[in-house]
Amino acid sequence: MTIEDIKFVQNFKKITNDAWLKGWHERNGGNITYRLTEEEAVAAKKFINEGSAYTPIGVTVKNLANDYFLVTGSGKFIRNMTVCLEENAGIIKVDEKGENYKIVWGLINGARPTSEITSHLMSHSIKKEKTNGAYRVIMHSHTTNTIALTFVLPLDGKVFTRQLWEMATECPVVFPGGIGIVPWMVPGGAAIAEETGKLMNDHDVVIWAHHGMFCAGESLDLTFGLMDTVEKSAEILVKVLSMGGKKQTITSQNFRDLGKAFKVHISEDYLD
Ligand code: 2HA
Ligand code: ZN
Repeated sequence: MTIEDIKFVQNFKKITNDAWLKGWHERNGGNITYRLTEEEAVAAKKFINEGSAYTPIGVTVKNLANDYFLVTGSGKFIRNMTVCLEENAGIIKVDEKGENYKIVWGLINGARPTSEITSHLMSHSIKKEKTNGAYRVIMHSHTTNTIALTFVLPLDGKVFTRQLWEMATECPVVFPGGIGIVPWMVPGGAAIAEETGKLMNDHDVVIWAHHGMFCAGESLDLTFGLMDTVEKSAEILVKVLSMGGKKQTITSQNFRDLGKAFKVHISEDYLD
């Protein structure tokens, strides 16, 4: 038995490969992190080496103390996760104060966790608190059509939410919480992590202008599915705009009717 026989590791490899095949992860673009359950941490224990040194996270994430995360590596290619996981990803553990992490498996040959580890852990912390621990995944992808729209639409979460909801009937059911937008910022540090975190309080989808998307969810499947749904909707919008724009669409009343039928709360904030 190896660590790769454990189900969460297999799921992680499948999702990274699916995301690569989608065209969302050129070169070393994008990163994915998964918070292990207690049972998964126990199952992985015999492969784990707790002896390594701690590194500061850059923000304090107290409610993640002693949690383990499977994370992609900095500068590593998502397309290579299925080729050799221990070279390209690893498991980290957060310390008792929620201020530092250490590598306890993988990331061999001096590799480090994703350059976006601060944004990931900040978002995990907020989602763990908000969902009573249900959310375990943060995924960052360079989704082509969503990025393209950040050059054309106003950088306003209400506009993005409404426009993308209109492009596919199931969108408001899949992301009723809408979308938050971070204006262009330098990636890879505490400042963009703080801005992303603020928006994660109310949204499962945060778009980084001219860069990509952050999605949060319960499982790897649901988070991938959310990313895929938003990006597909963005692709339809790019096509519609390229064909001269909407001639008819889903109305505010249609959305209210949809919310009632599917028993989801569609916020009036996004409707006329
Ligand atoms: O290259 O996606 O945001 C990794 C990234 C940084
Ligand atoms: Zn990126």
